[in-house]
Amino acid sequence: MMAIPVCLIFWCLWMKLIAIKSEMLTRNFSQQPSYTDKWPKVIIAEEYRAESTLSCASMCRPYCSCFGYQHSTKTCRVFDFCRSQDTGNETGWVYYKTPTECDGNWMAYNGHYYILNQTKLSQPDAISECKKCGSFLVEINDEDENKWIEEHLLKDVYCTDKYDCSSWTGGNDIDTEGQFVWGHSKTPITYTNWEPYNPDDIYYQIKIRDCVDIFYDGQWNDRPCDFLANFICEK
Ligand SMILES: [Ca+2]
Ligand SMILES: [Ca+2]
Repeated sequence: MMAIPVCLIFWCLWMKLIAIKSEMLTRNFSQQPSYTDKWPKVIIAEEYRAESTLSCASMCRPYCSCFGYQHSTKTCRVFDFCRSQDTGNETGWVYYKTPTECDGNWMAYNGHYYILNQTKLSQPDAISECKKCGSFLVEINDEDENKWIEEHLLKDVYCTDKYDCSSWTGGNDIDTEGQFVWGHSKTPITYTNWEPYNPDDIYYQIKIRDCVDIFYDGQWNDRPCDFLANFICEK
């Protein structure tokens, strides 16, 4: 009579363990479709026998950031890091890697990808952060792009004084006061959507408002580059 409940308890515990392991895999690794059935030739990998994707994942910790698993041969490959270039074809391989902060929810528009980062940084530090993910501080070239950014990236940004929650663009007039350029492409800013009282650096004797931020309503402002603001990366 007691055997069935005990079995049930063990079965429940076993299922719970599998659920925890699955959650661990989902949380720590994400499947990389671009690597499926590829062999990353340039990387020296260690190969092990593993009974499952999960046991392969456990071999990847703590020093590797990427692993591949081939179910048919139960082979697990563990890498220090993944690279997508220089690959040859193999069959039956599925690869996973540790997500980085660059794997966030980039939104696509007109052939580019955008993300709003709500860490408050100066414009130079925001530029560096975008670069880490192969992107640049956003450059807004026309009204449609500005409208899309307002409606998709800034729609949930709100504060009572909009000057307190603006986001850096990649614009500046550091070299020549009043001549705004996009910092990444080094091209003059042609389309603008200035807030009615901005840019207002011209009214001050000391010209320190040299970087361009965008309010949640899509209008632009000039302000000191060391102000700490959200920022939008584009790639
Ligand atoms: Ca200025
Ligand atoms: Ca201003």
